[in-house]
Amino acid sequence: MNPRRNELVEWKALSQRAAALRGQHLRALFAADPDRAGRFSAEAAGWFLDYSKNRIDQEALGLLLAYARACRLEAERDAMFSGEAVNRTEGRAVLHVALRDRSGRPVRVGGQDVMPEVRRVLGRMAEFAEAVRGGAWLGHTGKRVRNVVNIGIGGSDLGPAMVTEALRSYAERGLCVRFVSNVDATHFAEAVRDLDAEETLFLVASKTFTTQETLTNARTARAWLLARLRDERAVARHFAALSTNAALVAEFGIDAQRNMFPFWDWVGGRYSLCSAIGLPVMIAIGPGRFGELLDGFHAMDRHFAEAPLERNLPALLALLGFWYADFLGAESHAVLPYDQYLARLPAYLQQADMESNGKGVDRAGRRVAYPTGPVLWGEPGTNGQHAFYQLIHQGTRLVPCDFIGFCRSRNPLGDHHDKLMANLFAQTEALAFGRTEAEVAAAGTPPALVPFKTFEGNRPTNTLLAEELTPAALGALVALYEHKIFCQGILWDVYSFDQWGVELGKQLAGTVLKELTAPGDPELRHDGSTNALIARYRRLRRG
Ligand code: G6Q
Repeated sequence: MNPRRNELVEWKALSQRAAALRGQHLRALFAADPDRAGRFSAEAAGWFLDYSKNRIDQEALGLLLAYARACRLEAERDAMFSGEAVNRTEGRAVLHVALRDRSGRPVRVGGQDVMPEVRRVLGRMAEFAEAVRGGAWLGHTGKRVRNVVNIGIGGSDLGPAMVTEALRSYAERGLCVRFVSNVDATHFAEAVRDLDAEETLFLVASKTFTTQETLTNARTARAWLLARLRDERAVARHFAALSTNAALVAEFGIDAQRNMFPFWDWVGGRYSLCSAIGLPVMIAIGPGRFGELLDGFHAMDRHFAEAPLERNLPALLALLGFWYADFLGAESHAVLPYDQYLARLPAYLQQADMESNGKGVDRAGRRVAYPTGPVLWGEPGTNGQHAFYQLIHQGTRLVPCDFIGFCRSRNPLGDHHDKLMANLFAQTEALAFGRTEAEVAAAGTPPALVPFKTFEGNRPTNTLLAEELTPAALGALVALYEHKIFCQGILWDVYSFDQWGVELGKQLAGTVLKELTAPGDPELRHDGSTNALIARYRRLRRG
């Protein structure tokens, strides 16, 4: 059996280096190395990463890289790209990289080249998207589609919802694209309340086509449509499915031959954005722009596959996160995009990261004796500055942050963008260097207030900069985080591509649901708290 990660000599060396660096301030690290910003930066696929404001030095970075190699990070990466069943707990390959492979080379799963099928589905999606965008796809009563409502949850919602918002400036504005995920009827009701059924197309996005929330919303959508159009045949013109499960799609009443866009079991839910799950995005921005998004993903994929770890952006981000989580006590990680279009990025990354690496046993099934994936959170700048940044600056917890920004705005109005970016740069500077007591006192602060106005600094940040929020830049950014998460799974020796916790949630609610609606006085066999809550709900649910 492999040694546990924290038994490796490389781990122990990191532990010692962390102890030595704990008392070092970023001020001292910058003073000691004038070329620090040049030394600790790297670039790929349109993204520049400055990681110099991190609590590392050359020696720590060398030890982190040595640890990555001791974990066989490069070999594991190559195994994923070559279609090996690296998702071992589910016995599946992990090949979201094939979905955006633009090289023309075959990508094999079990000996079979999957690329012809990937291209065929992309081609069908493009035809469909063009037909909807151009008005050729007509609803049951002959009207063109003006509203697209995507019904899906988790991996079948967060990615397309995030990208549709992020690339809104490239979208066909005559089309309204909305997302319904929550089984709370409010989500559906509010999404359709001002829509004309004759002009509305529903996309039912579900890999398994068994998910309670999605099927409930899809059935409600069908009833809503039929109540207005009064003809079963309308379903064929107003519903399409994005799924791997043709049998259940057909059972729902959607023509699986013509109106279903398939994907495959080697695409994980939270990694499915570039598959048929991306259809709402393609309808919004068009197949050409969608292709540019895939180009950006592919460029970062190639960088991840080929660049040495020393210059490899996903590997570097992964190692830094690992360093803070396991050696410097950080429990969370903030993602702070300085772009309003990226408002949904933290929510998207929350799933990608926390569902992948929120694991407590290693690959040998042993309880891990070290922290794994952190709590990921964030909000767009500058809003966060007027809210939770206080804790990052002066609180007692260490919160490493990623600051993400662009050199040009999609909406260049007046001096907004310079002000936005000035805030980004100023925040990372203040977090790193703080304001010493002496500086605060020298500014004429009354002595009693000096402790309150002193900023310790030494708060680590990464800065990610790209020229402009283009589809390609966004694709590369998402791929960067996907691969960072992959690398961290290797560093922590956990399986990143299963989600048994999610599966549990899917089962548990089923039992309780029956009890909420059972006639009479059903016997409740939960704990005292759950029994009492269910009983209270049963008494009050009808008002
Ligand atoms: C993602 C998870 C989960 C999944 C949803 C929806 O990796 O497995 O978020 O995407 O539960 O599942 P379906 O697409 O099968 O409806």
